[in-house]
Amino acid sequence: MANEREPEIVLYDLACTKNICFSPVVWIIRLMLNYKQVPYKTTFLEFPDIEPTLKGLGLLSHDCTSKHKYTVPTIHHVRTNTYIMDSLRIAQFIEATYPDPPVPLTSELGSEIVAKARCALSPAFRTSLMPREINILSPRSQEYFRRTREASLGHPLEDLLVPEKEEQAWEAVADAMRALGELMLTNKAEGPFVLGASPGYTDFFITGSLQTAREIDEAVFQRCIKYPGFKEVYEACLPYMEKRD
Ligand SMILES: N[C@@H](CCC(=O)N[C@@H](CS)C(=O)NCC(=O)O)C(=O)O
Repeated sequence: MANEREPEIVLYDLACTKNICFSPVVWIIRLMLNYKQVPYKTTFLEFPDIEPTLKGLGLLSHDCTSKHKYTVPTIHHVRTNTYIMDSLRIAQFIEATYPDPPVPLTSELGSEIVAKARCALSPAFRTSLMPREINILSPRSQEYFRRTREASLGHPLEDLLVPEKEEQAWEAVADAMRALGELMLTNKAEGPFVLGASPGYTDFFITGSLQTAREIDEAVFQRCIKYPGFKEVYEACLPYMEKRD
């Protein structure tokens, strides 16, 4: 079994009170590692500990255009003593280091889906998930999350939770969600994944986002999977979601 072997990677993940992964970008990496059966162990970090811990490991901060200077996922590849921060760079490293089975990182269809998902899902997720994420954080992380997110929103998190506003946010993205789901079904004759028979980066991107929704609020997850396409991809990825801590 993969996870009985000596860990080859330490995956730095975001802590929550459920002690499981709930970050969409960390899930992308976790799905890749689980699919490729790479043995790894997780170190969960509370929000306020991300920067001091990663700085202490010698990592350089993201450039000043990034929202946060230090982020998870970050990995330590033990054998080569390599530290990498940022999900895309980590995905490229994993693909280069563990090419079998392959996880296609780019495709025309995949790029279109990821770009459209960012547009369609982001506003609705921000409205529904950001104010509820605090419910699964420790008191220290809650304080950090509220302070940083309210500074960027310019208002209290709870202002997003007005029911009519939430409904409007989902209605506004309904057509885009439907179109996105249809795109995901493009290759359904060949298999349940975006590119057909086997998973790629896009499937893990979509599944990671859906799993985040599910961990924060099951109702938000249910809102998404009622659109055709989402449930198919998510269920096809379930075998690679077993290791979540
Ligand atoms: N572009 C980065 C984004 C990563 C990111 O924003 N991660 C969040 C957790 S989901 C984080 O570490 N935030 C640090 C903070 O809020 O200080 C990636 O894809 O790795």
